[in-house]
Amino acid sequence: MRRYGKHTDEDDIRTRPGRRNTRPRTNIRPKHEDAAEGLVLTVDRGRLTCLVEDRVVMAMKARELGRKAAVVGDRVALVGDLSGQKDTLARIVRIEERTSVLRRTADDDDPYERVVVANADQLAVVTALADPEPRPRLIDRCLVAAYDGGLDPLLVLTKSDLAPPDKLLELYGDLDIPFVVTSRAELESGVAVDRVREQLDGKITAFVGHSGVGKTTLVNALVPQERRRSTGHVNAVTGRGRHTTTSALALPLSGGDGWVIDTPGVRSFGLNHVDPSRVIHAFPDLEPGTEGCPRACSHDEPDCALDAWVTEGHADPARLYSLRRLLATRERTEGD
Ligand SMILES: Nc1nc2c(ncn2[C@@H]2O[C@H](COP(=O)(O)OP(=O)(O)OP(=O)(O)O)[C@@H](O)[C@H]2O)c(=O)[nH]1
Ligand SMILES: [Mg+2]
Ligand SMILES: [Zn+2]
Repeated sequence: MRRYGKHTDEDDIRTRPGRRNTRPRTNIRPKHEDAAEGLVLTVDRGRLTCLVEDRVVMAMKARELGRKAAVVGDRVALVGDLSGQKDTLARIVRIEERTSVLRRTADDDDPYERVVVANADQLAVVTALADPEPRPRLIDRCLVAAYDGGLDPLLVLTKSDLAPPDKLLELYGDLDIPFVVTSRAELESGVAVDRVREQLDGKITAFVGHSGVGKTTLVNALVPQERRRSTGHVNAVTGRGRHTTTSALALPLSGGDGWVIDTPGVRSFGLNHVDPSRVIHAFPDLEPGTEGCPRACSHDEPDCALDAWVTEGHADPARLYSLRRLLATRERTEGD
């Protein structure tokens, strides 16, 4: 379990008086070994909001970082004014090595990959059962990005008050992904919130999905009241949500130890950057079967050793089918 600072839910980190930096001023540039550790909570253009101990500190990237960009979830080293007081600005001098990276390209023709979130343990792929209609292809793509980036997936199926989850769950059964189903009434009574929280405790979880599926609604129910964000509504004609959330934001999980990261809705999840050999790590039952594969095997070609591996009874054919379905989602163009 990873913890950042000493923040607890009860502390309202925004209203706490900032502690003065007591270190004596010297002419020597601060050694970066003395830098404070911070967690990037949100990024707004060049300004990064970081949690340092129990203070919210505004910071910008130091010039020495060059083109390297810090993203939400990054652990960074900060120097300068760390008081967190109004109009102060600290400098980020280092971005620590990431334990996971959620990447996407806006679409598959886009050569530029962006890191959406760093260091998340888990990717909650949020899908509404209706309004907007579920899009399995988008789910598959999010799953591939999770496996590629080293995040454990969690399926969150919302709006079960509008449609049943059975068909979707059947589609993902062979992938053995944990899932939770929520409805409006269960959100309001808190039953669904507890169910989701159980899957999040002790972890950093990023929420992704199409606009309007209910990511922010769910995240709001999971974080301290005063940290809630505004939510959108779904357009009755197009079924599309208004793009209400415009930036990723990390918030502390209330009633547990963990972080939830709300992200803006996506219409597509470009997978230009994905390496099949990283995806296969998420299939430990199939991975040993790839030893006989040709170099740089796509695992979906005639010489792939996985067919024999499954025929010989080492793994369930349904798992190979699922893996290939996911890998194939990279080649397909993504309709809306
Ligand atoms: N019927 C029903 N509506 C829900 C449920 N959860 C959320 N909604 C509604 O769905 C709409 C969109 O919710 P948001 O939480 O803003 O969706 P989002 O995924 O954050 O959308 P973006 O920020 O645009 O990505 C709101 O009107 C919510 O009230 C649910 O379980 N059932
Ligand atoms: Mg939102
Ligand atoms: Zn292969």
